[in-house]
Amino acid sequence: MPVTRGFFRKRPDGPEGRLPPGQYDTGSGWPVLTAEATPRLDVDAWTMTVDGLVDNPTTWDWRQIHALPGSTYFGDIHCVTTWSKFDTTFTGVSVDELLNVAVPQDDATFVMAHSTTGYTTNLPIQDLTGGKAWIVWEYDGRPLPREHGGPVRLLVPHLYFWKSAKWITRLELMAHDRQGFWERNGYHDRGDPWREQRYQGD
Ligand SMILES: Nc1nc2c(c(=O)[nH]1)N[C@H]1C(S)=C(S)[C@@H](COP(=O)(O)O)O[C@H]1N2
Ligand SMILES: [Mo]
Repeated sequence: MPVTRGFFRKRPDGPEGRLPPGQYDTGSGWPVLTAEATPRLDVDAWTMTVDGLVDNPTTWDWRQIHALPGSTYFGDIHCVTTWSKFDTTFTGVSVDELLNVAVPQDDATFVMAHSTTGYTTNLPIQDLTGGKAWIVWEYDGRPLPREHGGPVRLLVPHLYFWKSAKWITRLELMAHDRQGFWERNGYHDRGDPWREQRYQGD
């Protein structure tokens, strides 16, 4: 029986086309990368706030955020430390739903994502809108594990994963870019894995 080159590949199209430059497939593993101590957060006390340059600053509690139209991401994630993970499934709510309620002002061009721990990361507002970013509380149909940001994290899968703030509690809309935790420590302001924007100056 003739064996074609693709026969022994893990997936029909091969992983190469979906691996950004300099990345490897971490397989079934999911490394934990956390700069601070992992907090223990009670969902009864948890809230999510969108404020700054918005017409309608809003805070959702656990019940209220679950009442918004839900949404699931299925696809890949990429960490700047060179691992990528294929075929992840996260469920939560699109950031668009939160912004529809909060109503960004015209000069709101950048966003600072804040974790309850003090971790921050900055993004252009366009990277959070148009169905590209989520606030998620489930991974693979189960509650998001605490070490991966549970109960709730930001998910911005088209950018390096440090933009996906764990234990998120606030999106602050701003008129100017301001650097977050890793960006002040040398990581790129945008972090597009396909352009290999790992460090400032890339
Ligand atoms: N609050 C918080 N969020 C964070 C981080 C962190 O240290 N603290 N690390 C970031 C980095 S560098 C990565 S790669 C991912 C890691 O997420 P994981 O631990 O679920 O793989 O979370 C991002 N979000
Ligand atoms: Mo990372």
